[in-house]
Amino acid sequence: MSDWTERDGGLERDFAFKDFIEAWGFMSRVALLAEKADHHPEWSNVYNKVSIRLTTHDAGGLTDKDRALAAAIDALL
Ligand code: H2B
Repeated sequence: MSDWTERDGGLERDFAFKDFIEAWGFMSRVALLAEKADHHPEWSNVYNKVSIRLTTHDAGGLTDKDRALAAAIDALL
């Protein structure tokens, strides 16, 4: 979990890709993981950069669902 920063009840990580298409492809893969887990990221994208924050809204903070999604996202890279 070292590449993720725990902050304000969530896990945060910034990603940088070669270009927009690579970033978008990554986001598409994350979207499929999120939908499968019924656990969805807060995120933003600017060209080749993607910023993700994982927090469990239902619980009002960080849970194992966030840790599991973070690990699944890491496994995509
Ligand atoms: N995603 C996140 N990050 N936190 C939640 O609490 C959450 C979610 N709840 N995705 C899910 C959807 C819930 O709204 C549905 C009804 O299962």
